Amino acid sequence: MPRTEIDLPYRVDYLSVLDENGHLDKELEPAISHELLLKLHRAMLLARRFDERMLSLQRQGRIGTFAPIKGQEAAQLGAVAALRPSDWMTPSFREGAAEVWRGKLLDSILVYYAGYDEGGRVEEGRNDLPVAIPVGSQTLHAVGIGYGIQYRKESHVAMTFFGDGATSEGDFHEAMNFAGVFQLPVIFVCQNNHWAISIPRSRQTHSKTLAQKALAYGMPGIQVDGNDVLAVYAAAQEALERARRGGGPTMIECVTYRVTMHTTADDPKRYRSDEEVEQWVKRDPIPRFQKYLRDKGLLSDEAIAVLETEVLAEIQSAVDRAEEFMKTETNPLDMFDHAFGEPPAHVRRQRLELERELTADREEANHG
Ligand SMILES: Cc1ncc(C[n+]2csc(CCOP(=O)(O)OP(=O)(O)O)c2C)c(N)n1
Ligand SMILES: [Mg+2]
Repeated sequence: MPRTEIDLPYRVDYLSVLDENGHLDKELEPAISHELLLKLHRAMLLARRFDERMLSLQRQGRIGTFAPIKGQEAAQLGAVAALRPSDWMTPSFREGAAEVWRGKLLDSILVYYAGYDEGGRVEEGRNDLPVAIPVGSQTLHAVGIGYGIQYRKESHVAMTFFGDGATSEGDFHEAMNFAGVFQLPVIFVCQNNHWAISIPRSRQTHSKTLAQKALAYGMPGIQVDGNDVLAVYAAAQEALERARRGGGPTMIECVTYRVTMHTTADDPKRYRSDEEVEQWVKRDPIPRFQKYLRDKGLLSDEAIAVLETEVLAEIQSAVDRAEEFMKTETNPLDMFDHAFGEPPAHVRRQRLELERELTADREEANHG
């Protein structure tokens, strides 16, 4: 037989546990404790309300540009919820909810997006890397961490997040290849939110799924409904177990949607239709999960109302803390300090100019 079909070790499955109306496929329901289900629900609600508040703060000029996550709460929280604190996470710029789950403070996020590097630091003991802005670069960082974990014979796993657009970057392919060759404990979580700024998913690749990229690198790939938090959790759990057993990397494609703008500097109406957005709003991950929790007797309208009040209060106190910090603990002159070893004359002049202005402002405030 000169020409036969090659029997590949993997095929690509699609996984959905809760349908768009929140109905459950009982056979696929992952074993998650009630406590974790409720913690996930709270985290999704907090992420949604925080995102909305950040958008209004940005529009008021109180923080700078940021990348909203509305609609992607299930994709990122379902994945990180399966991690242990000792595992590692390398986020892109759209993983605020995942970072908060891992212990980042809401006020640090606000401080970061207001332009202060203090907000970008990862607290001691949290095994995450800072936000990566160069698209796809964080996949390589996760692979480096995975290589270290393997070398030290540890049982941790590194999880990296990236978008559909990142799959067109060389970094992504190099990371996948290295992880496959060395069978590293790395989980590649692609949030396919259908857009890379104004470039649609169809322009990133001609292949039917992004998940199938995994096959070329000798690792399993799965596509999941990224707006179904149970499906994302189940896929992440399976991948983590395999990685801990020494079974190597996995790619998970979460099919989701970026409901608002790319960043606050973008106007999505210029490149996509309202109808497309409406279709996805109907698949919102939060009401769907709430229906499931109600059916299980874990959540009621009253409990949701209490939670809504609680998360808004939590957000308000984070805003107050962040604004107090920025008023009292930061020095605008710091911006001149780290770009040049020996600042050129025009930068020194600008520094002096700002210093004089700040002194004048302070004196005016003292006398006023
Ligand atoms: C290497 C690099 N090229 C270009 C950019 C500008 N840029 C920022 S986000 C983005 C699109 C990323 O799309 P995707 O990977 O789908 O992630 P999403 O923004 O949808 O979360 C681009 C091109 C960048 N930050 N880094
Ligand atoms: Mg995208």
